[in-house]
Amino acid sequence: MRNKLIIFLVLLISATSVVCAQEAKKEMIPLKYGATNEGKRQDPAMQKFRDNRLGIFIHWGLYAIPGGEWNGKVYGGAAEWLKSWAKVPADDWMKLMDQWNPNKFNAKQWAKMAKDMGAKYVKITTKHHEGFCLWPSKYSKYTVAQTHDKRDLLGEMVKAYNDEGIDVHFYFSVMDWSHPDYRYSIKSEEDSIAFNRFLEFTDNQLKELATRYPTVKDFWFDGTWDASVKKNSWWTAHAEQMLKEMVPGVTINSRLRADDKGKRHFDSNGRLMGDYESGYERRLPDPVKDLKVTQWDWEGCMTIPENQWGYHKDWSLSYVKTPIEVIDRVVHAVSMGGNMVVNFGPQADGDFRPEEKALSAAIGKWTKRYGAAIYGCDYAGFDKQDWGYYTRGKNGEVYMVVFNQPYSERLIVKTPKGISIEKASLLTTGEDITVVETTRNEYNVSVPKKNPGEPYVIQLKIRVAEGTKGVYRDALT
Ligand code: FHN
Repeated sequence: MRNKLIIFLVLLISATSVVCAQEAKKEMIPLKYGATNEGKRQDPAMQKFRDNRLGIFIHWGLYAIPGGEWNGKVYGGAAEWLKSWAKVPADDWMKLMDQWNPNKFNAKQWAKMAKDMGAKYVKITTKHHEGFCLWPSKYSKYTVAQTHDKRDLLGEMVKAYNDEGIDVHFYFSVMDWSHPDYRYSIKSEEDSIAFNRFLEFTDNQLKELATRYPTVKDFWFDGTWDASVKKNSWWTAHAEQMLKEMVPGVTINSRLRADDKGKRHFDSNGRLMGDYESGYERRLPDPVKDLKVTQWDWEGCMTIPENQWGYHKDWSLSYVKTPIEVIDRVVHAVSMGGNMVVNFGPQADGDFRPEEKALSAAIGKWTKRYGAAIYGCDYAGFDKQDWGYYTRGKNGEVYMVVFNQPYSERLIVKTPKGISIEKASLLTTGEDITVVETTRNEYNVSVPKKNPGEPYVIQLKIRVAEGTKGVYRDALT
């Protein structure tokens, strides 16, 4: 009896300590500048951001003039960082403004090119790290207004893209190599005073952008990694709040934000700051291991060469992606509930290099035929297979985007519990595709009779059983 009592007490004590440990785990770190959203934003503006899925990035600035070459030396690093690679003093760099002559720039043609590619939004570098502004900012002497050209290039772009029904997002670099008050870290009272002036200047520029171009849908911050910004996490929270008050529905990327402890993107409680994660740059989450990303909104961005955002005159210095590789990354992102932005670095004269024109046309050809599998689509909840990716459309239909056609001519599909396949058809022609159930929740889906010779899409009509959990539970209500 005594032994039983002891065992009971031991069990009781250990159970209590497990509960206490769990309680302690749940305890949140109090933060003034942590995340502000609870889960994914569900308002129409955020839904539009999400549905757009495919965007283009435009990196355009003075760096397009030297295109990676300074004093006869070609630098292989990212062209928009040339000032840093070649250690060019800010004043010398800004002399490039005298050569700024975008005589081939035609905003309508730019917008048409994006539209033809199937891009639903564009992210424009209003100001990159160099500090040159594509709009006539009254707070800086380094803007388009001080060049011979004088045009408000950003204004022309906003209008032209909007006229084509394309949403405009603003890229904005907080780090500004042209500003005397910018600091990488705060080491003294003087640094602190200068950096506060710099933050006021940045606020002014942001307010100016939000006021001059009220149709802007998103601010995408960059150059926020320095200790000076992390130390001023209050400002990152303030900038997000300020823009949200000025532009209803505006979305803000996680890269802007740091919390009280200097933690970036995700706060010290593990919650996403800003409206979507913007950490996936030139890389993507693993479709098997990193499924956690499906719990929040995110956007990846990619370069066409290995690492060139601005115009570089020599693309032979690194690998250049083929259109199919680019499309693969776009579908990969959508299959994991993310957006993808493909970068273009226009020439200094305002035209696009032939490789970029050819690439955007090839992507456009594909999106016209298969766009249903990306726009408005989301994570499908099916286990990844080697032949490609799944996406899920708004009506619960599942798309199989096939990049690798197997010799067996059978595409294996494993459905989640409660999901069965009713019918399969080729998206482009409606051709019926044979489906054979090989075992419970596993099917052989035949390939099309004639190989389309490009990544293609098979649409699945699925049946959802009562009580199914996961992404399909809404299909029942
Ligand atoms: O340094 C920049 C780089 O030049 C480019 O603008 C990319 C785009 O995501 N962002 C920074 C690097 O993370």
